[in-house]
Amino acid sequence: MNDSPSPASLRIDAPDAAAIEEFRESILAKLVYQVGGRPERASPRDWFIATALAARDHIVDDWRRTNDQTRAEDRKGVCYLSMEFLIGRLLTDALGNLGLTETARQALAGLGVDLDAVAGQEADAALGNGGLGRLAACFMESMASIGVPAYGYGIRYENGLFRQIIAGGLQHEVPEDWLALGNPWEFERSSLVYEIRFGGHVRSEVSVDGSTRMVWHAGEIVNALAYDTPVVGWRGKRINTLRLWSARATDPLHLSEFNRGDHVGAQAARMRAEAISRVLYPGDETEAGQELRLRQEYFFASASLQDIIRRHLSRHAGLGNLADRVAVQLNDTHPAIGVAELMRLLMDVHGMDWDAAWAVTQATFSYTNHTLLPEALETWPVPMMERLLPRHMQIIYLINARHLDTARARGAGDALLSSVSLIDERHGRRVRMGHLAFVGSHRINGVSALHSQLMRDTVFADLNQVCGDRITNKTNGITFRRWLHRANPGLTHLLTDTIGPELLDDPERLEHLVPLAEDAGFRQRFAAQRRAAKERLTGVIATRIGLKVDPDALFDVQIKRIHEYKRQLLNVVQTVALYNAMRARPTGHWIPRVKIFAGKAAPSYHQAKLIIRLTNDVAATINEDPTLRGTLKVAFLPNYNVSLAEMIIPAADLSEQISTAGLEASGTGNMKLALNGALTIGTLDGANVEIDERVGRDNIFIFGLTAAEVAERKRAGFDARLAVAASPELRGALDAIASGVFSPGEPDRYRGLVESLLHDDRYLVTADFDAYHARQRDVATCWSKPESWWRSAVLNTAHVSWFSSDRTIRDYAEDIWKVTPR
Ligand code: B1N
Repeated sequence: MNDSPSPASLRIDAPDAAAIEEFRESILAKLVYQVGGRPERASPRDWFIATALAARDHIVDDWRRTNDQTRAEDRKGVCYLSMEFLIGRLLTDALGNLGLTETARQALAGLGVDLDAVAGQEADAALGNGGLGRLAACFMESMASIGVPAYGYGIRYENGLFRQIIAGGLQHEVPEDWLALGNPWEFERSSLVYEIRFGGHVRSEVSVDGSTRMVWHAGEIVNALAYDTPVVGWRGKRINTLRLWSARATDPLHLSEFNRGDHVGAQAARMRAEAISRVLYPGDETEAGQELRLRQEYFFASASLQDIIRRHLSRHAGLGNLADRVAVQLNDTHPAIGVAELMRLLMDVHGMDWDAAWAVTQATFSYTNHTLLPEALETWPVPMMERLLPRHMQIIYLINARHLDTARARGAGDALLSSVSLIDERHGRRVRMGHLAFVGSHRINGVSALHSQLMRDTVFADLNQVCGDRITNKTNGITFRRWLHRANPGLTHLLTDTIGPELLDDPERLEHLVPLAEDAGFRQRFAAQRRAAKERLTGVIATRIGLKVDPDALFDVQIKRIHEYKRQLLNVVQTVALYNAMRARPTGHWIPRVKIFAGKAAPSYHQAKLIIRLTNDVAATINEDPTLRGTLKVAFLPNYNVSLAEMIIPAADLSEQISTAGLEASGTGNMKLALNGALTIGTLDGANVEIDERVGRDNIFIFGLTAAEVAERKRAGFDARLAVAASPELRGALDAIASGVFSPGEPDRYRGLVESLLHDDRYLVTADFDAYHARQRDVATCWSKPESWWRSAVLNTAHVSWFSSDRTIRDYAEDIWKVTPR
């Protein structure tokens, strides 16, 4: 490596002077005529908008071309229905995929403006909670990159995921407003409006031709208005569309009420309607239980299906061949009401009979399950469904009746029938949305090999038996463009310089790195890139939380939503055990370590918020303790989001993937960290199993109970007190926490937390503690032998090419969607 690259660009786009000049002119014109600014007074934010608009001009023509071509060829397309798209920033992504990063950088430099500073002005589009939403964003990028015609359909939330502030160690939630300063990427489609109905009643009516039809007389109508964002594929190959729906009142103002002086009441209906697209539901894998959530789900499922039908009918005489032209993927059960909605549209609006409509519906839909946690499996109370969606409830009953008839015909007895029924009769009658999605789909997939097997063996075992084996596995993936090329340009340069620029188009070439793991010079250059990223992160830690850390220390990273099953608590307790050991043997040979945490807890998830507080309390005590002489530091970085992930991941040495086995469906952070050369310490859970198979047991730190062992322990009745009694280090750590060592002002703050661990350790923290602690010692030993550490790091990067979301999408395309990428 001769020159050091600027952090946000790759040398794939060597721009010529004319192109730079043209881009500069374009930015200036946007600044003056669209932003209404002047170059000498423009703020960084003004430059961002002007640059984004200039980049957008490069997209629009190709976008139209892509659409026209797909139409002309009448290609089958994919519609990805998802409540969440966790996109992050788009400017560097769009420029990178268009090969315009260097052009833009130099164009701005000519104006005395720095591209990285400009890109840093963009608000994250945080229309998602975590892995599920980020997966949808990676899939959209991959579909555009490998040439799958696709629409992403979701909700244009005015407020995305809350901004997390940490004050006094506690999480506070502040509304996020990504649209406040304008969104240069979206196009409002004022002609694309659909009516969404709620409430009212259903009557069977005789139509003019003598047939009877069910007619839904709605009590309330809300409009869905489309906003389109282009999704730029790698090298501009395709530009697909992300279409997000915004709710509008049909009658925004009751003028007579207003004129009578009731200024607030006159707008009440509008408020109620528009609340639908106001905020993202911030619960990740916890019970929804809110009517507004059901309104959101139906709102976007209905708008999307009406749009799909309109597009189909603009080119075809009927809907009988819908499934030949479009595949609709349900991203978890959130859009599952779409199964009943498509039936309603086909029968009540387009006059199809039941059997034909059902055949089309099943052939059109497929469903991805992302979690088996019982509290996250969506069910809706029947009375609420009857009130809000009376026609859908009728259709669901009819689907269920036929489904149960089939099951009975196949010999199912009462127990099996009640287990496969769409209605859960056990605690109040509730509609099981997972079952609805399952029976309405021709394919159901899990997101890692282990998770898909657990679907077959546990939650969906009966359904899968009754419906004929429909479960398939599609292990998750990540887009390497964002998570390697853009997030880590330094490392990417090293890789392309070493194994060739073809890597950018063909991640399998990463395997060519294998021999280089034995090359001391290469290992050193690899380590130097990590060192540079750690230096940058050190600056971020200092500015964000005022903590000074040593970039030569081992950066031990756990970044993800805060949830008990993900076991941040295991990590914190182990940190305390390490702290106790360091204090007991201050002259011991301790490797310097920085424990880095980041993640948000659902606002109503008290236990998760308490774990955040404990982490911060432990951090405050440890970071201040002079006896450690800096060998251990703990950093909780607030407001974890896509942009922060992009800074942390290239700087991570150790990746914590320590969920209770059987509970993390896949994980995708595990893939991002391994791709960037972090070593994983983890359980055999989710996609960790497949990462382990690929990188090899010598290059990963696996510990703890397997999913089968977890199930067995739970069956046998696990007693945490015995585990604690048998482990002096665990006991010491828990005693310190319970007795107030980390909360001297309030010694009892964590007594309840420790008590509940002892009496009901549902996530088996105590059962896995010793194995984890021992594995952390192996990590330290390995770190103290740089040759073996960096060999393993290189081999991690080398062996994880399979986790590209391009591979995942090819697999969906071939096996589920029956579309040909090109
Ligand atoms: O989906 C990711 C997986 O990698 C993770 O392992 C999995 O936990 C995550 C309700 C969810 N499962 N379920 C959700 C999100 C929001 C919500 O309201 C459930 N998220 C996952 C991608 O497959």
